[in-house]
Amino acid sequence: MKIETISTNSYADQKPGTSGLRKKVSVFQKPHYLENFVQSIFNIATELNNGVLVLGGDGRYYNQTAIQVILKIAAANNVKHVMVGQDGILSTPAVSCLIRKYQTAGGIILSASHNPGGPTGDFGIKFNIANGGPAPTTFTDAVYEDSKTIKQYTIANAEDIDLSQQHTCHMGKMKISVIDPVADYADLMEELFDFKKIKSLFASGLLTMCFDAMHAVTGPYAKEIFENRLSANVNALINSIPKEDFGGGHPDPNLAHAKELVARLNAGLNAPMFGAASDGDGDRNMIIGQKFFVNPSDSLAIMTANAHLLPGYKQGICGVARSLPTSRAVDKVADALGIECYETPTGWKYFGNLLDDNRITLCGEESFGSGSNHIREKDGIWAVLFWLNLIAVKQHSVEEITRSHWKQYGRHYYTRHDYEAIDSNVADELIQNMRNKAESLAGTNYSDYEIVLCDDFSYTDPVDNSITSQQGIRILFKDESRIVFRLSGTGTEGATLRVYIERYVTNPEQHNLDTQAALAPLIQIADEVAEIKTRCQRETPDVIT
Ligand code: G16
Repeated sequence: MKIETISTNSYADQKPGTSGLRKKVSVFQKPHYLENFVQSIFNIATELNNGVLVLGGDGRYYNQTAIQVILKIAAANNVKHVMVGQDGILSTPAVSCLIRKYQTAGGIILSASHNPGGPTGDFGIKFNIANGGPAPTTFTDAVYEDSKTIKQYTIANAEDIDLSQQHTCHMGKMKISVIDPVADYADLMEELFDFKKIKSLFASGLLTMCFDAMHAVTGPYAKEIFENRLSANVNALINSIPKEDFGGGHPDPNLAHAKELVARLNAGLNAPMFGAASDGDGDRNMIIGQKFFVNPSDSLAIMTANAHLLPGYKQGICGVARSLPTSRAVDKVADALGIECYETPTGWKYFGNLLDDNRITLCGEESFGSGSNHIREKDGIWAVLFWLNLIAVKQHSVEEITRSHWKQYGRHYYTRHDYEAIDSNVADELIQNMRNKAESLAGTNYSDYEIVLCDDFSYTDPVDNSITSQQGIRILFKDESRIVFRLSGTGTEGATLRVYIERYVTNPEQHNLDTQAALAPLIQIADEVAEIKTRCQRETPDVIT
């Protein structure tokens, strides 16, 4: 097999964001664009030299093309063995599971997560390190630096590999195993949850579910776990065949995009009792009951309060973590349990050290992500199984479980308002303006709300003492209400301003308000303080979750 060295020109825009490098497919199709970035990964991840690599993606357009290229670059860069998912499929949690189980040097995941796919959609690439988690910023910064000056890459002159069936072959000296993408992950889930109990509840007819795979990667996982291993009800799965363009949909599990699922759960007498959806690469989750939505921040709090009831967590949990903009519902549970609750910047990578150092068992984010120490990624199917197991133990509905949680701990009304594709300079100026006036806001009043603190969040990792600053402007009010402003790190067009708003209410008589109505005064304050409408020239947010 001949190894070729190809001269290339560097690109200036290969800076990974919150979760890897995400761009339009057409950008990845520019000459040498993908090859450059992959070579930069190999230049920095020297552990891949003579090491084992896991490789797969969410099945979106360009997945298979990119896998063939990466295999050839891996062979030229002296990788010993690549484990690649059949048909190029591997969910993000499955990659994390495989890296840990087979102690590989790392993994490459091809996904733009919940962003739309297809030839005019998005594509992405991220590297996970040997602990199974997303590479830390030190690594992604080094890859970016390398990508700015790269002059050549090496690639094997070899035939494409057949990805359509499980087999083992070689590309030069490099071994390639095309593996079952589902089995190892499904086995891990069976170790964590009481499959027998869930299965018998399905068999009794007392539990029915609907899972929306949104034509993304979780279809095959859901089929094996919910249909084959748990014998869930007929029609438990919808949109379960992965498609390159996600069936033209937006694989983002929220009330706006999982419309078919929501309609089924709202269908009155015929509605299934439990509903859930996952995103493009299978790491996000949405949990709903009949005509009832569980906010992801509440879901994390409920999981924390109840984990000890499930087999995988029966020893109790040692600590929890949430990202800055995630509501503080879980903080109340941590207080009651007497365990530490860490507040990190947005991005799953910040949980890695806390998990590795056994400081936390569970972690989660407002952006429909939750997970535990079983892997080092957030995990959509895991969250669904957690809820199914909890329902089987408590024999209560999703709504009953959530309402009784609010009764005990109080309710955090919570919303996120997104202003998408705004001019990047306008967005930067808005944040800079908030930064400039942050200090002077403390002690001031906006209608009935008194600001007690306003700052730009900075995080010191308690394990390695690394400091990550400028992670979002937070305003804390005297009554425990909170507003956070930050710019998204995952968009591919202009800037996305995210405004996160929460209000804490203990009185159960006030737990039935409409969320937007309950937060209306704070939404008004957010606009006033940050001058959103005038600066962004927008009357309303593009997306409200
Ligand atoms: C990624 C990250 C998450 C983050 C989310 C939103 O999720 O892994 O940690 O919360 O993006 O980030 P941002 O607010 O910067 O857009 P995913 O599911 O897209 O990989």
